[in-house]
This record gives sequence, C-alpha cells and structure tokens, in this order.
Amino acid sequence: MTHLSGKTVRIIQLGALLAGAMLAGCSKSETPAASASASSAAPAAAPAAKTLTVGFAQTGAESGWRKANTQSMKDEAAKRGIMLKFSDGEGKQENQIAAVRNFIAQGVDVIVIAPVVEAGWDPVLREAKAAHIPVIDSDRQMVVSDPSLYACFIGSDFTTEGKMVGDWLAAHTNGKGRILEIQGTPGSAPAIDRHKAFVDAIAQYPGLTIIDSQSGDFRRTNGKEVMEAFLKKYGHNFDIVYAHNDDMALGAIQAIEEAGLKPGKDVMVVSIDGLKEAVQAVADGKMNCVVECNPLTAPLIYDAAQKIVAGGTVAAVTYNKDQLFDSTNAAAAVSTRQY
Ligand code: GYE
Repeated sequence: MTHLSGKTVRIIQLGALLAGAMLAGCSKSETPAASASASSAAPAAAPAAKTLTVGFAQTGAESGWRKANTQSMKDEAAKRGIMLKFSDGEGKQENQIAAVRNFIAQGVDVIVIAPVVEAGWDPVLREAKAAHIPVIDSDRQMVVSDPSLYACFIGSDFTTEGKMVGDWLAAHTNGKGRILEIQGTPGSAPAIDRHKAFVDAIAQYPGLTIIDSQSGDFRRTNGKEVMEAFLKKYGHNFDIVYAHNDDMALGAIQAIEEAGLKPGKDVMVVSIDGLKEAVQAVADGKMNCVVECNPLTAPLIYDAAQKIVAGGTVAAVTYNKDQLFDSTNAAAAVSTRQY
C-alpha cells in the first residue's frame, strides 16, 4: 500500500500546473477558427471553458460492484459535461496499460486507473508523467517505486473491511469456526488486503481457523464453482464461508443450497461490497454479514481531477467510510441501497 508524502503531492501539483499551462497553450491554438467565423459578427463571446477530458482505464466488468462503479463514472461525467474516454480492461493489466498509452497519445487532461493488480505500473506511469498528464488511482491501490508517479488515491480501505469482517465473526461465533475463504483476483489490492487484515483480526482466536482458501476472481460463476469444489472436498465439515466480494458469496450460496444446506443457518456466509442483492440476502437470513465498499466514487474522482488541472491541492489518500450490515440493520437498509 502506498501513502504519498506531502512533498510528493507538491511535486505532482507542480506537474499538474505545467499540464494546465500546456493545455492553456493548446486551447489558444484552437481559437483562430472560431474567431474567423465570428469576425463579422458583433462582440466576440468570452471563450467557453475548456471541456475536461478524462481517460478511464477500468479493470473490467467482473462484478456488480464494478458495473456500479462504471455507471457512476459515466453518469457523473455526463452531469458535469466532462468528456469521458472509457476503456474496459477485461481483467487484464496489459489491456489497461495499452489503454493508458492510448490516452497519453490522445493528450487527455487526466487519466484515471482502477488497477486490476497492485504491481507493474511504473513504466506506463512514467510515460504519463513525461507527458505531464496527472494520474488518479481509483478503487485499488497500486504499488509503485516512486509515489510521485500518481497524484492521489480515491477508494475504500480494504484493510479496514477485512478487519471488520474478522471482528464481526469473532464476536458472533464465540471465536470458534472452520472457515473456507473465497479470495478475489490474485495480486489485486482488495484480495491481498482483505485476506491479510482478516487473518490478523482472527489471529487472537485460535478456534477460528481458515481451513482452505481459493480464488474466485471476484466473479459469481467462479464463486459458485469454488464452493462446489469445497463442498465436494469437505462435505459439511466447515462452519463459515468468507468471500472477498458479494458476487462470489452469492454464487457460493447457490452451491450451498444445491448441496441441500441452508446458507446463513447451517453455515455462515460473510462478504464485502454491500450490493443491494447481498443486503437483501442478509435481511432474508441467507447471509450473515456484509461490509460495504462504496463504488460510487465518481464525484470525488472528478472533483480531484478538476482541482488538479486547475493547479489546486488534493489529498494524497481519500477513503470511503464503509458500514456493516447484519441481521440488526439489513432489512431497514435494503430500500436505500443505490447499487
Ligand atoms: O470488491 C469487487 C470488484 O476493487 C473494491 O473489485 C473492488 C472490488 C470489489 O470486482 O466486487
């Protein structure tokens, strides 16, 4: 996980200022055509504010969370009159890197990356920096050798989320239970942090143990398949399923039901995201606890993009405040869920 120093942020802002100056230069060179056509007309109108162009290298479309995040970015761009260039990386880092290179070639004002994995971004970030295009790290944190390679991070704190699930389980199981873990995409920040923080949280309860752990790539079908394999291997010799996201938990629930067990009762199911469907499953007693991870971050991201381009200051790290749903509050929360 990367935390940016104050110094780093100032360096970036300087970069953003330079970028702003270059853009001002660009828009000047665009004016002649407009003024020529207006030459015979009465007083020239004040030049319209330049449209901000943002290139967004999205991870993919693997989950309900991701789809809500994409929708948030598209809707908010339309609302603000921001020109959004959107790329779906289909879960592949090389696609995302190609998209970023394309955005650089097009000279966008700001690049937003939701990095599928944590590592391997240095070279393309250096290219963006050389082109004076500020980069915002959205949703998943990148691990970089030089923190000045991106301007800021906006998203959720996956370590807090993993700890919240672990603490909840400890409190609701008397510190006892055999856990099957369905992990997210290998190498991704949420899979790494949600695993580690959970393990740390339950470490003080020797009766709570992870007996097996497999990746379901944050996808519902994979979550179901992993659960089917677990059920084959362990029968009913487990007590808890911890899935790193709701889609995998919902897939696991299908497999558990098909095996003749009652999710939420015969075995506990806990996960992260807070999809309306998952909060409903908690209200229905099929899931036991869901920790929220808010995907609707577009307003924060575009605020930061607009500030950076205007030469303003942005916080190096902005985390959402995420809540927890269980049988005490899920039913009341369902109707207010926005994703
Ligand atoms: O939890 C999962 C999605 O990075 C926070 O990615 C995001 C995770 C989210 O596929 O559903």
